[in-house]
Amino acid sequence: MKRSRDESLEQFPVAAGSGLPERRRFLRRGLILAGATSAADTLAQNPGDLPWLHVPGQPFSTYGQPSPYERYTARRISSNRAVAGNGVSFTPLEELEGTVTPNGLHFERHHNGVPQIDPERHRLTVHGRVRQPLSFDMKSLLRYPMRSQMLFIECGGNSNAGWHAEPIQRPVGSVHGLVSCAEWTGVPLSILLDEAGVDDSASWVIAEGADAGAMNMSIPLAKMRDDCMVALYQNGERLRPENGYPMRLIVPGWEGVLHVKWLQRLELADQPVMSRNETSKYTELQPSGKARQFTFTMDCKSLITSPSHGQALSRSGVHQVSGLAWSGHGRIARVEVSVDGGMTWADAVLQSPAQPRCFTRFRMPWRWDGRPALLKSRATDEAGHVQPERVALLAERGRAGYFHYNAIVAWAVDDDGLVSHSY
Ligand SMILES: Nc1nc2c(c(=O)[nH]1)N[C@H]1C(S)=C(S)[C@@H](COP(=O)(O)O)O[C@H]1N2
Ligand SMILES: [Mo]
Repeated sequence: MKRSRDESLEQFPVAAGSGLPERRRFLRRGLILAGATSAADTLAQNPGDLPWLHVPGQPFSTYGQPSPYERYTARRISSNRAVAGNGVSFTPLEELEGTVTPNGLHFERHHNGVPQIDPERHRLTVHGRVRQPLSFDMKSLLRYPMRSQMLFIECGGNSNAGWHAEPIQRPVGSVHGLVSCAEWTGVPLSILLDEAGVDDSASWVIAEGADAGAMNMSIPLAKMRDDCMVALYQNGERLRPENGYPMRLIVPGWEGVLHVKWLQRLELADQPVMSRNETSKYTELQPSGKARQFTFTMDCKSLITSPSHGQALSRSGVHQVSGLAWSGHGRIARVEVSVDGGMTWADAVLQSPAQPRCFTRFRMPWRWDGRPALLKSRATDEAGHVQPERVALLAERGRAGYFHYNAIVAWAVDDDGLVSHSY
């Protein structure tokens, strides 16, 4: 049966005029025929002319690199002019699909640059309120049992442009890309703590990095015992220097700053050390005048990566909405999508398995009718946390907020198909 594309779009089962389909009809043929052109056009252009069909290809390489055509898929750096090693680089979330952040695109946050550590000379020392202070070199650590886990790391300052009075017009990765997700492999901390024999009087662990600033953070002992690890591998290979080589702390679901990189010291203590990054930074004043401190868990959050700011819908018809959701409290249980600014919502399909404290990809086909639309996504985690609307977050936290911005993100589509950030 011959059927034109437009006719097939007419078959699209639409929920309440929104252009979003009913869930069980996602994979119907009419929703899939969205982008292909007729093969007759391609054949008429004589694909046999393509140069790579006629010359031998490149030789082998010792370490593969992305295609030169993908050179613009890159981290975007925002560093302090006075201190080049202090700043961030953002993961280009809008350029990626699935849930794994490639190592070369994992976001970076350094307070004092990337130390070039010789693994032979690096030691991890566990001391303080322990029976037997211990020092581990790389070789000894590699002999311990390891565990692998897909986990996101998100900086507490991610998305902080959301507190601005006006929506910031930048690609999604340049605003929200201080979050990445990787498979981390390393030694569970409980094993190393047991080896040193933790004293009953200890309740905190002070973790210190081997960067020139010797960044240090205090973490409750219970969390360290529960699920933290000293990671040695990132997506199957040894850690990248910028992500903590040769070893870093992984604190699942908790604020990025606690994931101390270039880890060199763990001191068991009976109170937090009150370092710079847990007093003057990574704390914030609330409307009540009281400061929030030790705000460890990263909140339930989601955003649509495609379509998103700076992109354009080339024509009306079916588009695939795709995005990411994550929560420091556990698994993502549900993501809803709205194309009318939050008046009506429909459930997106979650890519399975949805792992705890890990990126979860959601997808949803949408038939755009060519008129202005306002796209939003709203995540709910297994503990029941629902991502708040921006007005609700502002009402709760005040306008002086800076950290832990997890409000719903809205993208406006105009009648030319141009996508921009909106509140
Ligand atoms: N030693 C050390 N650890 C550190 C930092 C640092 O500057 N020095 N930055 C922290 C912050 S604020 C964040 S958000 C994460 C970022 O990890 P990444 O650079 O691997 O993405 O590392 C944390 N660990
Ligand atoms: Mo951070």
